[in-house]
Amino acid sequence: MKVKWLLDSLGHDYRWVETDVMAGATRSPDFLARNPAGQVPAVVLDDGRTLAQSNAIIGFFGEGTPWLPTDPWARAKVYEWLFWEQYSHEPYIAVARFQRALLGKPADEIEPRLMERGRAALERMEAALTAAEWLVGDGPTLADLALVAYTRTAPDGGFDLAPFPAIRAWIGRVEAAFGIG
Ligand SMILES: N[C@@H](CCC(=O)N[C@@H](CS)C(=O)NCC(=O)O)C(=O)O
Repeated sequence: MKVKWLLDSLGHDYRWVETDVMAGATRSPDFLARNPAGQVPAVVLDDGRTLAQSNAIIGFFGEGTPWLPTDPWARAKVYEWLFWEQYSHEPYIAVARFQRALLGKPADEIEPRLMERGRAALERMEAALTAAEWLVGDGPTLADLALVAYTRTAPDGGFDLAPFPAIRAWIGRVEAAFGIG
């Protein structure tokens, strides 16, 4: 969805190919020929080149926009959040959501570590967003776009956002900035 929101906000023309992960569509020979990692999202450019990994894709399309700063320090801070999202946020918050909402696992079958680490990620974000309105600098960046994706759906994985008022207010700001419905 990060990719879709960015392309929509930038007014890019694209064709969305629905890919049924649960039915194994990302493991078909055709898909693997495009992305040997066997994962969505993956984009195929007009010239046939393929790019995978959500944060690489938004980095590519975000180039030249205000959402990817040119200042080396600000840009590095954006990447700091993007890498953190992949290693310390998504593996807990998105995985708990996948298990609860898509596999239908009951709460007591979710590994406690997922919930502990997911809450720790939310606590880190709450502290950052209590100190500042945006994750990097004084306006929205790809860091906010990348982090809002699974943060806004964290309740689907059993994470209560009530104790995180700064995150809740930030979600509204990011949705407004990127036109996320
Ligand atoms: N780090 C990757 C994660 C991509 C990923 O895990 N995609 C999952 C769906 S959310 C997938 O395609 N799984 C299919 C599979 O592994 O066969 C990203 O941010 O793009």
